Amino acid sequence: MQNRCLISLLLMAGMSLSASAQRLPMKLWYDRPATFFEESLPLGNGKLGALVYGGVEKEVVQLNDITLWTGQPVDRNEDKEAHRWIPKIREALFSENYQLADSLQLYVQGHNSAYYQPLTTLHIDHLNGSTQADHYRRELDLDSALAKVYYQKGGVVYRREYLASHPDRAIVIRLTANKAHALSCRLWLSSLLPHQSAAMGHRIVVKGHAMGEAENTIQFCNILQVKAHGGTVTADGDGLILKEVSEATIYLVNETSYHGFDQHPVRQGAPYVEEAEADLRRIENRSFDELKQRHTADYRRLFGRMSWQLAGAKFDTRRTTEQQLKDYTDQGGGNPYLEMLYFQFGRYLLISSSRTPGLPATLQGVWNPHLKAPWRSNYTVNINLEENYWPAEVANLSEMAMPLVGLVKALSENGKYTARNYYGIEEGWCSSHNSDAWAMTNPVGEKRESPEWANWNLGGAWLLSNVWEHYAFTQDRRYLSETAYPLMKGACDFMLKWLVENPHCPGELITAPSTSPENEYITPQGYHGTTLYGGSADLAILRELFANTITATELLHNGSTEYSRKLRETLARLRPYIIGKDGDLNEWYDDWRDFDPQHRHQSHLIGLYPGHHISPAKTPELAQAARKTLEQKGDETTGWSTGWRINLWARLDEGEKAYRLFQKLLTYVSPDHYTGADKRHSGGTYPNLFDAHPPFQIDGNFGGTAGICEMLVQSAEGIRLLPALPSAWKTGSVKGICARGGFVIDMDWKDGQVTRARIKSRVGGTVTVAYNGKRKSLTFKAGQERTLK
Ligand code: FUC
Repeated sequence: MQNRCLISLLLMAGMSLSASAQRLPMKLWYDRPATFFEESLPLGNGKLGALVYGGVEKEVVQLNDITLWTGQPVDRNEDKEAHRWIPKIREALFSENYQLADSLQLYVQGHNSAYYQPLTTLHIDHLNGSTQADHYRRELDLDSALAKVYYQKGGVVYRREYLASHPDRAIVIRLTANKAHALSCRLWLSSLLPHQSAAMGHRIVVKGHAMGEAENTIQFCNILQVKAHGGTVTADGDGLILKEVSEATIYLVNETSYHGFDQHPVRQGAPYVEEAEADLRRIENRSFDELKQRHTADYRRLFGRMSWQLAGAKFDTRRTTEQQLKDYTDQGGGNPYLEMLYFQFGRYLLISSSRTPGLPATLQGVWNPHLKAPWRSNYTVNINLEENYWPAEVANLSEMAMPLVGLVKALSENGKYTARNYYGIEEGWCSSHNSDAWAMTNPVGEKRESPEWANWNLGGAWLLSNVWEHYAFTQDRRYLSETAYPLMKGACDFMLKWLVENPHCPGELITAPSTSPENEYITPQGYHGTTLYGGSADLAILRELFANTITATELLHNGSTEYSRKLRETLARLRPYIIGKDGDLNEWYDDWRDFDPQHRHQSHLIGLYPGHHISPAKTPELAQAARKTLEQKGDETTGWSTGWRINLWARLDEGEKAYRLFQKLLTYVSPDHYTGADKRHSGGTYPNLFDAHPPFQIDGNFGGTAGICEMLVQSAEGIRLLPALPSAWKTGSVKGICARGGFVIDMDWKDGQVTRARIKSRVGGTVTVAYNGKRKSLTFKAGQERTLK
């Protein structure tokens, strides 16, 4: 204990670790407590989330549980007759009456999503006076997924450690001091939700429920238990008073009655009180050190699979992470360590927020403090949910994609009813712009919102590109045949019926009605609207879906089938891309003007990234048109959009442009409620490295992490090493980056040239590797490793 404090004090004194150290510690650190949400430190076990503020007198830890949402299972009979409007909308569109089409779309809108809810807030109110604290430090160690707070007060060194354990389903906090009996505090839990809280013995139990009628909404049971050494613990109303204790361990568990997307949360609810008590029983006799050991072993198994090092990186012990981010913004970069930290933070966030079957990371991961969060903290499917999972495969966290695959499975169930009720299609399934814990699939908007986001039935089809990538990277044939393929086929079945013949070009297939997420056009007649026919984004998603499903069915059947031939024929009949008069890729059927030419969405570029049917090598003209589109849009945009553009530029082999966008993503953004004169507000990164849309959305973090991988290795057309390396990263190394075909790559490079690459094949096979201007074809046995120099 004494030694540990000494080390941390030495670090605080400014001792610097050199870049030549084997691996630099990956830590976010601060010299003061968080005042704002965007300064707090996130912990998560894939179900429970915690945000550590680290106050000296008053500590606040905001808690979440990813199973706590408003609402209940969807009504599969909602809007049964809505599909009757589709022929009328088509008629309006094909007589070029876009205004009428826009207005009729409102009849094809159902309910909006549920809200992801905050759980409780733990308060630790210290009772030992308010003398000034010195040597304050708050940190999040990404290598072990531990948050820590230290400070000195009245000659005593206080230390707190916080963890969110996946194997033990709990959040655990240890409070210590280097002097016996120095800790006195009151612990209590508050909640924005309807709840009751009572303390007894060494426990606080909070029972409550999500917003809505108590008998129809998710219930929760949150239990805190404390174990103290020395001193006394007494219950005090809804809190516990710890008096003159030497050390305390706080165990926090939570369970809810959520029992799956199709089960009523009360009538068919899970036995959440018993489950919470069982969670606690399993851990109450384990010490903090034992829980910490179990937690770090589990976490490191995932986090430790991949590392990325850049020459010149230094672990800066003088400037806090916030200061480093500000300097990076003001000085135009120059901190490779911060870039590495940002990369690993994305991997950390995915491990921490995506380990609950069927409930992937929301717009805010698992970290939402609001009763009514921005965009309900739901699953937004016209980019955001897909982007959350872009790093999963390539950054060696494949298992983290499974909660998403579970949600897509649930969508495919509800989506059959959406297909029938809203679109009059009896085959297959579809889903729309938003979803939630109930796997809602209907078009949203409640008959009053703009079709530009509400009327869109391509959500499921786009998510299937993530579902497919899990196979592409792992080559897990059982997953392909039992899980992915049935989902893909169901989506294709729907789309084969949804496509219509283009009245202007017989034989050609388009979607109608169509929208292009969330952009608006201006027709030559001056109508400013959103509904059209033959939007390019719809067709881009379908090109990916059909191509992947053709590959899947032919793989599973060892050759072409009647179904694959049908998909091939349909794919060939899709209206081709059109390059506009300005050389950009048309987003609209016609070469219309955009209402907002710099619009954040670029859905018509899906074929370039995350899709694979546009590339400089395969389709140079389309790639050039995509480049033109990106140039027209410029570089000022929201966090998630910046994350996407890094990947798009990387796929165009433009390392410097991709890096420029990555630097944009690392623009310092002030907390939303900060009011100082030096407030900074834009897309970028908050002091705690959360992505700023603004407000906080986690998709930009994930898009950024994926984008770095895309600059280092690409694998859609064989393996390409360093395809978009910026000069700022001219020397470095990466370990454990994944490539399609089941490959894992370690490589070092110097002055932009690969000096050594070790490629391991999980399943065997032949692949072409392009590096240093050469191409080599390599054949592997399963498990074989080969080294390139
Ligand atoms: C999409 C985006 C918005 C925001 C929201 C959650 O609708 O257009 O920018 O990210 O999702």
